[in-house]
Amino acid sequence: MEQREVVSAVWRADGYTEESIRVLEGLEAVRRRPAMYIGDVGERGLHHLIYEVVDNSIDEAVAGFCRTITVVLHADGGCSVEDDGRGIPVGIHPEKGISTLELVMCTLHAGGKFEKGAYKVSGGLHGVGVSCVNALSEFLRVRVWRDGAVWEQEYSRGIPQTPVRRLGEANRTGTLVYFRPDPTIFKTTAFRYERVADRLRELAFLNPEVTIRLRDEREGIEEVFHYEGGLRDFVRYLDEGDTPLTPVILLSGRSAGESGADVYVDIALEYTTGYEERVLSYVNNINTAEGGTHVTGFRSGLTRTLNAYAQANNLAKVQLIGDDFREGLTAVIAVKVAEPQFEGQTKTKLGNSDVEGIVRSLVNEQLGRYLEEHPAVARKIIEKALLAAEARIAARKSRELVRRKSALESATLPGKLADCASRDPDECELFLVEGDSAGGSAKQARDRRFQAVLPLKGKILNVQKARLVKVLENEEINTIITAIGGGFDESFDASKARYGKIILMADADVDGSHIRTLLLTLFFRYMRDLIHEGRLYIAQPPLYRISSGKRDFYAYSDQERDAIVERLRSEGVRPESITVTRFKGLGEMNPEQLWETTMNPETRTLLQVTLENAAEATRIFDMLMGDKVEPRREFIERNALFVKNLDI
Ligand code: 0RA
Repeated sequence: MEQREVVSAVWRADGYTEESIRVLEGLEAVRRRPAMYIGDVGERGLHHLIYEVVDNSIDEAVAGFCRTITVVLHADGGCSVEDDGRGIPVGIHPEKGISTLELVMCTLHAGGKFEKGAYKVSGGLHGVGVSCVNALSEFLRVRVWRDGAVWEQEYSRGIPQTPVRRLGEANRTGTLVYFRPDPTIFKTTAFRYERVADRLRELAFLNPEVTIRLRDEREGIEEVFHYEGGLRDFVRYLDEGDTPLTPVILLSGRSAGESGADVYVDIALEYTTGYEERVLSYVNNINTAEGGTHVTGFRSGLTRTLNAYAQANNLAKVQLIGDDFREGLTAVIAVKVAEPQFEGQTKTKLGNSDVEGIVRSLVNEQLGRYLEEHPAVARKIIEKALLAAEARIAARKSRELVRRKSALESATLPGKLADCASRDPDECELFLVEGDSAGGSAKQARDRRFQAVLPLKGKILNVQKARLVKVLENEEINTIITAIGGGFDESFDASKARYGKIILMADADVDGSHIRTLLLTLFFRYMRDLIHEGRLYIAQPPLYRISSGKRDFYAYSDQERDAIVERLRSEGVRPESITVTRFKGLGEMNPEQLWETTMNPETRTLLQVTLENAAEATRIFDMLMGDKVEPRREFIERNALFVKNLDI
């Protein structure tokens, strides 16, 4: 029998029902205060729409019903997510009397009523439900293959525009959601390929059973993410630019948690010859940037187990502390918790206290056994920790030196710094400028009431490849630390920094990009809170000046240059009276031009440095700055990932 009845809450011939009004009110709340549901209405929130739909498909995969997920960024600005899971149920819901599909798509938090797996995400921004995506889309079409047929329903801003229709027979199952974000809600509706790719890659590492395909029909590119090796592959990926010291060690198990439900723990760790600690952690597929009990349990388990091994085997020549065991450590910790409690400023810190002990005992037991069975690997780890301890002791001495020196010099700011008049950090800006000549122009151009300029000369030390001792000895870095005034490394305190904005200003060429990257590395490793607080920026000098008679225009890209020339022509300006100049460097601009295009808060564009994806950030710094040269080239071609556009 062909089903043609109308089974919608809103779509009814007899008008609105109580139920339909309740539904509309729910989605209206999402539209009225979208940030409450998806975090913000900028790029982050926009991309969250995709992740929200994909998370549902991942849940199907985790439950064992879905193997392939395909995400398409369409040329018309829409996005679709298709999976081969069970499909959203389409039958009439016994209590509500309408199609379950419509309930799932149009009811806020319907997830709770259709609980699928015990390890769903709660809290944070995830798990708000596909109905939020629906509410925030100018158009959404869902197609379901289930019960031997294919079904479809369309919505606009969360309101059904059609009934749930049966389109025909089908012998597969799955769900396809196509949506176009509502431009009246979002500041931008342009999806960014790299951003989507980063999250999907991460999900593929965390869920080795699934294959995720990403296609960008705007650009004609496609990637497939599938990692049979799961976390082992993830750790290798993070370490791509480094030389491994040990094999990847896998620790895995489950244990009853406080709620009675099992806590699943999966850890992969590896030591490299580098110095950085890279520990990424996840709870139910969500990155826990602020760590939490799972990370604490891992750290204490690691320290305890390695210390016990060193003692038992008479290897501990000096007292080893936790930090010593984390130098050159790359690890991914992934746990599944039935009722995760997310805490912290960004709700990315796991609070469940039972998880700490569970992870710690698992590490004690399994890493302990691994070390007994692999004494050569164990010895390498202990020897590395001993070297780290020596460096730590040396660094403490030189840090004290720096501290004493900067205490002496705190009244005496670096001579090269042209400071601003204001002492209110909230309004002060510090420009770090490549080269003395550009520095000179910037000093003339600036508004000295609130803008300070520090010219930097020569290459900045690559802090990714240097131990802390050497970093602290570096003259240029010392100047930067003193000028900013918030300290350094562990003792860095962003609230003491003398400037609200730190702005990196370098040429738009290869050298400039190298210097920018070196500076980014410095901030990422030793003053990261400035990035977390959104206080690090990259200046955007223009690439071209277009003059026509008495008017000057500036273009920041080739497209923009062409558009300006085109506009002038269409206004009737003759081609011979238009001149286009390419700026080769900051030094080529006179102070007025530099002010107008790059420094004046009224007219400039700044890129804000953000850390959207911790996995990518840590890996990319290593690729750019680590031992191996090859992967670097490729990245530089694909350009910066940390910056988002921000007009200020
Ligand atoms: C509710 C219940 C079930 C599955 C789903 C929703 C579901 C939602 C989405 C969203 C994208 N893909 C999806 N796949 C499934 C359980 C179905 C059952 O018990 O058969």
